[in-house]
Amino acid sequence: MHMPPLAAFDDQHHDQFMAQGYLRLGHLLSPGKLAALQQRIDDIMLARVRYDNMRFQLNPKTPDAPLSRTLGNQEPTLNYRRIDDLEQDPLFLAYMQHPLIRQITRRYIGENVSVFRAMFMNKPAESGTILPWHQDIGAGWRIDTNPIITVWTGLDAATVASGCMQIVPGSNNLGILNERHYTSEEDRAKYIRPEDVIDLETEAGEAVLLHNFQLHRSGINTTSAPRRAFSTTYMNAKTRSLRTGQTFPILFGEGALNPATVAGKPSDQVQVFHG
Ligand SMILES: O=C(O)CCC(=O)C(=O)O
Repeated sequence: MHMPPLAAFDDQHHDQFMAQGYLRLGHLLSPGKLAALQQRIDDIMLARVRYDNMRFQLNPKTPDAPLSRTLGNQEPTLNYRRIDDLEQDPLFLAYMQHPLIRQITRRYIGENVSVFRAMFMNKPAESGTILPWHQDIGAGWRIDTNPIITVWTGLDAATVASGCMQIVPGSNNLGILNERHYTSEEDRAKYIRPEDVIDLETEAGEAVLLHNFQLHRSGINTTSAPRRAFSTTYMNAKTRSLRTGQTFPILFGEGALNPATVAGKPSDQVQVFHG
């Protein structure tokens, strides 16, 4: 069912988000803007649009083959699993600065907001990888705070067959379970009862607000069409890397990137991969 974008984020939305750990934001992308982002990410994968300081990860040839990253596009193919550093692209940056997201981040973070990761997640047709149960938190990510705001946006329909996300509503209230990113077998047995898991099916262009402590996973894509998505984590602009001491690209407030002037990403910001 087509859900128009929320006009504003109110107290009821807040209560629902805190209780459930997720909130459907509706179609934040109009059909025109969705088509533009779909085209742009394909152009980036096919190296028609190039960024030197952008990190790429190919979809592995077999499900358990090791994953590795390259800096810059080394191979024009739609078979990428993940691409990071998309805040340097004007179209993706403009979307990340959507007014509703500005309102939500003002409520939970404040005036000055940076981005931990601006990440494309792809499950190519009849392929993709299993993402095990995890929370998206700071210790495993090697940053000095635990962000709570992620906006996940479908660039294609995500269904059970195409590997949509699965979540355990309310699991954000368990607090931090997995300091090292993936949830232990013991915690999985304790907290992830099959009857509590929901399939977060979404339409193309639809966005979901996710609490970073929410337990989530996704499977492989069994359909003949790709399942592309874009996920961004927002945090206080003061947040620093525990590895380098650096702060992260600013999206709102003082020193924020501007789609009209953004020009690549400095190479010193892509030396360490945080998560
Ligand atoms: O797109 C997916 O399947 C999962 C993405 C994810 O884990 C995230 O956005 O944190």
